[in-house]
Amino acid sequence: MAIPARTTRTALRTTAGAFCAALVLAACSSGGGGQASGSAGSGTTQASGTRVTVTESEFMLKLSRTSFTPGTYTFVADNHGTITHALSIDGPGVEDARTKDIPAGHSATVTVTLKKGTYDVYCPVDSHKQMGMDEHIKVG
Ligand SMILES: [Cu+2]
Repeated sequence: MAIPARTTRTALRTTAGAFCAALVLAACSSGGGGQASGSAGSGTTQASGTRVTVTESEFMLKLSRTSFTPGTYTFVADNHGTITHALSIDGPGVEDARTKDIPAGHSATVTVTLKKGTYDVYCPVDSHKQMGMDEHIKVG
C-alpha cells in the first residue's frame, strides 16, 4: 500500500477508509466462497464406496452387513415397504447425511466416510425412527 507521505491528514483518512472498505469486501467474498465449497461435499451422492444394502419396511431396517472398518461406504436404501421412507446416518464426522425421500418400491443411496465409533442408521421420515427404524453400527 503506497500512501504518499505528503498527503494531508484528511486525504489520508479518506484513503484509509476506502482501503478498509475494500478489505472488508475482499474478506466477505473469499469467506463466502470458502463456505460454499465446504458445504458442497454434503450434497454429493455420486462418490462410490463399499456398498451396503439397507432393506427398509414398516417399521424396521435390515443391513446387509454388521461389521464395519473405517472407510467410505455407499448405503443403498431399498424401500420394500408400502409407504415413503429415507435413510439417514449420523455419527463421528457425519451429520445426518441422508438419501432423498424414497417412494415404496424404490431405492436411493447416500455415501459417507465412517471413522471409528458408533453410528446411528435410521429413517428420518416422520417418527419412523422412534417406531423401530433405527439401528446402531459400530465401526472399528
Ligand atoms: Cu421410514
